[in-house]
Amino acid sequence: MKTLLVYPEFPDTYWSFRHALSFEGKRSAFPPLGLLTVSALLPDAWERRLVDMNIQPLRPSDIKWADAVFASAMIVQKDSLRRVVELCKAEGKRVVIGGPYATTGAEHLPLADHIFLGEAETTLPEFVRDLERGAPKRIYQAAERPSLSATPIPDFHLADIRRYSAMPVQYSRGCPFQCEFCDIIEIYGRVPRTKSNEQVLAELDALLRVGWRGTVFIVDDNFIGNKRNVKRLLPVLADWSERHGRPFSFITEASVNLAEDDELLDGMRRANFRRVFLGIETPVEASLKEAQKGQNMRRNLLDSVKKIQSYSMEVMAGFIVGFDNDPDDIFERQIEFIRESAIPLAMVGLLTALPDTQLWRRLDREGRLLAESTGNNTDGSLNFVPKMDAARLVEGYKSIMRAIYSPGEYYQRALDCLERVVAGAPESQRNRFAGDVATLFRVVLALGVRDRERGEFWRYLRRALTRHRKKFADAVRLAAVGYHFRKLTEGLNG
Ligand code: B12
Ligand code: SF4
Repeated sequence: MKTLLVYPEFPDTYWSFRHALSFEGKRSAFPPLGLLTVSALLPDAWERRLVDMNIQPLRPSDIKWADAVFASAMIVQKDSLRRVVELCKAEGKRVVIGGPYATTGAEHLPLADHIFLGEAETTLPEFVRDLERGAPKRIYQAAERPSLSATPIPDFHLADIRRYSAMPVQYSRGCPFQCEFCDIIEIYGRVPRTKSNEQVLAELDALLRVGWRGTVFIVDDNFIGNKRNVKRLLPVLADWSERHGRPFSFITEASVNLAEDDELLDGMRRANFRRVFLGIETPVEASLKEAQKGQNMRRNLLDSVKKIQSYSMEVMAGFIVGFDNDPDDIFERQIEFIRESAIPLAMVGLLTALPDTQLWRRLDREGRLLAESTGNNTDGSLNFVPKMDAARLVEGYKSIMRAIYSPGEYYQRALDCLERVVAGAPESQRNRFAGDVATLFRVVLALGVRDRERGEFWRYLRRALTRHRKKFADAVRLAAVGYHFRKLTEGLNG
């Protein structure tokens, strides 16, 4: 069986990091881990090819070559997925789809031959058996959520690793909390399941074997969802890192209660975690209550951020506007919070009702749902009727983006962040110094020569050099990411 694994195109969004990636000479942030995992679940004898449309085009010859096409997508990729399915069906190919969009939007994909709902560790082997006896089903849904001990080492060798800025590794699935807008708990459940320490190290060994050095993103929804297991993993990870000459620095996502656990924070610092993404959402207590985000309540969120930063980790965070309880001054309060928290990468979005979530069901009951979401909560579109006037909400959202990504405001946050995040080892040990020089050259050319805001850039760089010489590489990276966010914000307004 010749199997073509296809990852559809993302639109150009905040999360695409497109403007920043081009400085590094990269095409996309990460390879598609879902498909690399699916590949590893298929029989060894099957031939496979990966086409990630975010780094290369899907050529007619690829489709012609294949007996079957396996595609994975998030909602935000749905238009590209639909085109892929149509193209492949026009060539008479068997089309199999899975991943988050298939799981929550299967009814929109009538052309696909086989649809996988949820995780595929048990259902994919069942499909292969059904195919061999000539009776494959259209819909596969696992009876229960599989143990991650059944998850194989992803086929990293299929990805052209030179085109990506980081590699993904998954340690756990699921999250114990119950945020109303979240689809993670619907798709992956509220009981976090983890891989064993041995599985994680085997995946890191595999990344070393394919030649990866640099950033590894632990793509868990909440890395600290199962604190007991994670505390057992971290010393093992730190030890592995030391033995291998610290080839990787780690990024992950975690809930804010990380700040109250010094043992965890210390373990993460020792294991070389350099950045962590938090779901802060809002500084407004009533909106947190509405979102059922109890883990963020009754604590000083600014102090929590500061504490994590003091453990050598840059904090990135998600923020949301559009809750029913948002006060009139929500936009100013978000801007002020983001400024004071020294979080350069603040992902602010409009509240979005994703299918199958508690929020979706409530809004449906209240007759407030408008349409299926675009899957991109930063494009300024609303898929429900908000309590606040909709035009005011969207304009307020844009005003936050304009404020926080204006060069003066952004560079100040970046400097504050460099000040607060205690220096550790350099973020990633690159194997080609020339690569860094080329990156620096491209950043300086774009931000320091061509950009009309170049004065702000040189002021920032001078201050970064005088005050944070040892963190210069981080300073340049932050400038590059800020540029991406500013460019996207200009698009939002235009
Ligand atoms: C890493 C990640 C990213 C990376 C993408 C990297 C990449 N190339 O894949 C980045 C940071 C770029 C990203 C961005 C976004 N992401 Co994202 N992301 C994730 C995250 C944390 C991990 C994905 C992953 O690697 N999982 C590990 C693999 C092993 O799991 P899996 O993909 O589910 O695969 C399993 C099954 O689904 C199944 N399967 C998957 N594909 C297929 C295909 C076939 C044929 C079969 C049979 C089975 C199958 O088998 C696998 C093994 O069981 C998930 C959360 C999550 N837990 O998955 C969110 C998640 C996928 N992202 C999400 C969203 C919303 C986004 C954004 C739109 C955010 C935004 N607001 O703008 C952006 C969009 C990107 C863009 N440029 O516009 C949502 C998707 C919701 C949905 N229903 O579509 C998720 C679920 C998180 C969430 N709730 O917010 N994301
Ligand atoms: S903490 Fe994050 S992953 Fe967990 S339920 Fe809330 S939004 Fe979802």
